[in-house]
Amino acid sequence: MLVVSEEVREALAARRPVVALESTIIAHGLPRPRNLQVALELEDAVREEGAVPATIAVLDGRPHVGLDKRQLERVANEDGIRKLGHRDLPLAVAAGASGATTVSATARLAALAGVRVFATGGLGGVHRQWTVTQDESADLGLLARTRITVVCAGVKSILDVPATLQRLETLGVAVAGYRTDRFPGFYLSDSGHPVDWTLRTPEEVAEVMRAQNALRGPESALIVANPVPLAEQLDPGLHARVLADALDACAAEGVTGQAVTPFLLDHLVRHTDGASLRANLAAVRGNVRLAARVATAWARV
Ligand code: PSU
Ligand code: MN
Repeated sequence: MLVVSEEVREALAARRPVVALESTIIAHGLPRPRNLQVALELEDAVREEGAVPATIAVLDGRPHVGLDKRQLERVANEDGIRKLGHRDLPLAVAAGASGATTVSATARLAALAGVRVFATGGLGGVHRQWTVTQDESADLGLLARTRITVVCAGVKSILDVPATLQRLETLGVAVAGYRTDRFPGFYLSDSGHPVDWTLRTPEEVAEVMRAQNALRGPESALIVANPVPLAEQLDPGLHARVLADALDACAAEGVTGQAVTPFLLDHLVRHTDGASLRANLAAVRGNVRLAARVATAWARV
C-alpha cells in the first residue's frame, strides 16, 4: 500500500543515498505561499548534495514516499490537509484521507520503505506544563522503536528542552551534537544544555549507524543535533520575549492537542517580523544538506 516514487525506488535499489523529508512543516509549520517554495528548495538542496529527496505524506489514503511537484503542491495548498502522527496512519489510510506527516509518521513510513536518513527542522518533545497537560509528542516514543537517523536542529524551543532530553535518555534514543557539545535550540544555536557525544563528519555518523546495527538491541533512532549557524540564529532576547507571549496566548485561547505546535510557530513568525521564519529555514536547510551527506556516507558503508 506504500507508494514509493520511481526515483526513490531506483535509488534504493541501486543503494544510492536517499533522504526522507517530512511534510507537516510544509502544511502546518510554514505560512503559504512560502511553504511550497521551501518544500521545493529543500528537495533541491538534497539533490545538490548528490542524494535523492523523498518527501513523505498521505494522499487520498495512500502513504507516499517521494512526491512529484503536483503532489507537493497539494500538501502545501490543499485546505483540509490533516496533521498525521504515526497513530493516525491507519485511520487516514482506511478513511482515504490526505494528510501531512509529522516526524513520528514520517520516520515510520521512511523505515517501512527502507530509507535510513531523515532531515527535519526540530523534533516534537515534552511541552512546558507537561505535568498538567501530559502533552509529550509521539515523536519521542516512535524514535525509541524505529531504526532511523534524524538530522534536526534540536527540538522546538517552544518545548521544555531539558525534560525532552531526559525523556530521550529514558527512552534509550541516542543523541549526538554535530560539531558541538551543546544541544542546539532550534532557532538558537545553543539551547543552554549539553550533549554527551559529538560527531564531526558524515562518516562518523555513518559509523555510529553501523554500530547500532551491529549491536542489535531495540531498534532505536540516532538523533544528530545540528545547530543553526550562529550568524543566522534568532536574536536570543527577542526569542525569549516572543516565546513567553506565545505561550501566554496559547493558554489564554485554550489551544490544546495537535493545534499547540502550529499555533506557537505561527505566533512566533508573526511577532518577530519573519525573523523566526528566517532562522527556522536556515536551520532546516543546514539539516537537509547534512542529512544528504550522511546518506552518502551511509551508502558507502
Ligand atoms: N518543527 C517545525 N515545524 C513543525 C514541526 C516541527 O519547525 O511543524 C512539526 C513536526 O512535524 C513534529 C511535529 O513532528 O511538529 C510535532 O507535533 P506535536 O507536538 O503535535 O507532536
Ligand atoms: Mn502534542
